[in-house]
Amino acid sequence: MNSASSAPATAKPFVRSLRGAIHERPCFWLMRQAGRYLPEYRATRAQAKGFVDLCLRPDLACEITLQPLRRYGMDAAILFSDILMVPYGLGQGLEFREGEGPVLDAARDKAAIARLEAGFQDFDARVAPVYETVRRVAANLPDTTALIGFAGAPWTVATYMVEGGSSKDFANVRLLAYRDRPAFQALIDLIVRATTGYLKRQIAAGAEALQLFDTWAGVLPEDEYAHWVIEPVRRIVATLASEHPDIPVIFFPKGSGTLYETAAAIPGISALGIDTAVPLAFARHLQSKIVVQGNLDPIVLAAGGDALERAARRILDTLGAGPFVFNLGHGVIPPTPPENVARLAAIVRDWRAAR
Ligand code: 1CP
Repeated sequence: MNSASSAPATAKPFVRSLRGAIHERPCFWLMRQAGRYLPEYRATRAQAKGFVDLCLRPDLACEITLQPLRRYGMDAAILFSDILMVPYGLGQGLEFREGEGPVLDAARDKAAIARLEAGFQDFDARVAPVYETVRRVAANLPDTTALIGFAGAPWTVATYMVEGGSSKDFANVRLLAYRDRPAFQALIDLIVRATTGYLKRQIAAGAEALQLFDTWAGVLPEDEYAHWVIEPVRRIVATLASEHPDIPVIFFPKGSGTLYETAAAIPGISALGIDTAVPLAFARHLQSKIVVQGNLDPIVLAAGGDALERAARRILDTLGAGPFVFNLGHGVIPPTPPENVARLAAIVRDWRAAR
């Protein structure tokens, strides 16, 4: 790979590409690259008592992190964990029910938020196994593969904490934000504090890049977006950038539409993850400001065939010659045939910019 980069020449290709280096072909990884579409994931998961236990077992979580790399040789591994480990670390009751998703003890008032604030003192002890997983993965990665640590962005994490799980309309969390702004601000501030420390500990354990997942960024009006999506992320990234300027941060505010422009302007963000609905012409415009990561439709990956070839090549031909990391626009879905992922990896690996 050739490159021109502001990152040290010794950094791995993926880390350099997040700094703006342009390689012969783009680096790639896939959100949810480890997961239920892989038979080896299902086998390893069966050894744990449940999904939370799986995230707290460094032996199993390390093995799962490495599984997709063995098959497909992505340029980066992503720590196997979940964004809900932050609420768990704050002492909020968390359970993953089969076919239902996450269930948390909903925190909807001042008293519940105060209990979570008190839980902060035990945060690192509760999530310590996650840091151990990072150390193990870092020690077992191929030389040229980078390790991505991650957390949920405060707004998205708060939606689960207030709703008590997944939501369709986000009514409870938005009601709280409008009705009792100081209480919701206290919750966001707590998540900012916990998440900043959590990511710093992941860096200390060996994470070489970070991603902040803001899956539900797209549900807020413009001024609320500025306050609850942009501002908390700006604070986290400001601290990380001042203490770890060498660690690039990818921000994925899914569903942001034209507000991706605002997200791209957060100081210290290295790359912007874009979802499947972002038009490629707009993505190209964003590329003039920041490294762009995305945005293949996970459903076309599940479909495979000519549709997959066409969609992947269109993204590569439009964005591949600029500052870019190839990824999906959201996570791999469980019914995805593993051979489709192999096909996609080959398409990206064999692609070259037209001269
Ligand atoms: O049944 C199972 O085996 C659990 C399925 C599963 C998996 C594989 C969940 C439950 N989480 C994960 C892992 C996971 N989650 C990773 C691992 C690394 C990788 O990408 O390979 C990551 C980065 C996440 C992040 C995550 N968890 C997000 C943000 C990204 C996204 O997908 O939007 C969110 C919103 C969650 C919450 C979550 N975790 C799991 C479920 C079912 C949910 C709820 C999703 C929803 O509300 O729709």
